[in-house]
Amino acid sequence: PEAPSAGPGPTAPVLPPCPDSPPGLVGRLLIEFTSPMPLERVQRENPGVLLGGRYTPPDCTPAQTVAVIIPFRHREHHLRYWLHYLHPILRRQRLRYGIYVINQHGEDTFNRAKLLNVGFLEALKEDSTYNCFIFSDVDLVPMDDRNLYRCGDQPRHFAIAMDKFGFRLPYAGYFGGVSGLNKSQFLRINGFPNEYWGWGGEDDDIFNRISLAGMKISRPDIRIGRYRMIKHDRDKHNEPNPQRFTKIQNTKLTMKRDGIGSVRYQVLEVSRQPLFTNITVDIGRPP
Ligand code: UDH
Ligand code: NGS
Repeated sequence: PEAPSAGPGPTAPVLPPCPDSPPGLVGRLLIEFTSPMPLERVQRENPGVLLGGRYTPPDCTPAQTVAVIIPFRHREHHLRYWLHYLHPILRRQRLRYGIYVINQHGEDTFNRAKLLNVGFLEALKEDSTYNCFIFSDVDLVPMDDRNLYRCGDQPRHFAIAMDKFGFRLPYAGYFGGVSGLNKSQFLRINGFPNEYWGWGGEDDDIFNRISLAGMKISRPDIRIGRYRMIKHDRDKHNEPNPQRFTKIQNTKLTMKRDGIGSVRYQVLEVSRQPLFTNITVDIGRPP
């Protein structure tokens, strides 16, 4: 047999483009969070995933390279379920992807959107070919693998039919949970806000940014964009932010100065695990 060739060269096999509709998707999935999920089992069941949580389809060339970015602190047991369900789904979707867990260091107030900005920049530092960024909460698992984790010509909202909302959008402008933007869409809105400390409103600010930039949200069919959320109590140090209602009124002014162009942070550790890259970061604390 021919030796596999890594780079392009005279003997490198030319793989066909990956299909728009990947064959081998299964559709509706059974998702449950009852039996414990040891990380060793998830690793054993995903041998094709490379160090740092990278994957490239063996049989076709994908059009995009997708960075999946997860805001994180103290949710190890949720992450194990997420990895267990998502790796096989993303593989069946024939994506070239990497998984980035952006872990907020310390116990100061949580800041989801700032962690997502960090994820965008740090993923690009690892691999400058990332051109699609999917931002996913750690507790949300899609119930249908036809919900393709790709970017399109408009920003995409994936988590549109969550179990906790009765499998409907809670309101028309909801953009929370799981969303995706390509690089130019993300830069056109100056990334995400850095100034939402604590729970709530940052996803509405992102929705406002997209609208103000003249873009429209794209969504899957409501029968396909279904999600299960892992039930949990409110986290410590992520209390509802009382400033969120006034802040989302001011996106038009704040988006120019607050965003990917102004994010300040310090990376404390980058650790390549078998199924994900863990980036621990000091993002400071609310003023
Ligand atoms: N996150 C963490 N750690 C935290 C806080 C948030 O990892 O301490 C991440 C995680 O990816 C999570 C996401 O940020 O999925 C969004 O935060 P969230 O799950 O707190 O938001 P959600 O709206 O829950 O899902 C709010 C509290 C609901 C309490 C319900 C009690 N029945
Ligand atoms: C809105 C929040 C969003 C949040 C959504 C769903 O009210 O950030 O509820 O929340 N906006 C503001 O507070 C301004 S949930 O039911 O998931 O807890 O995503």
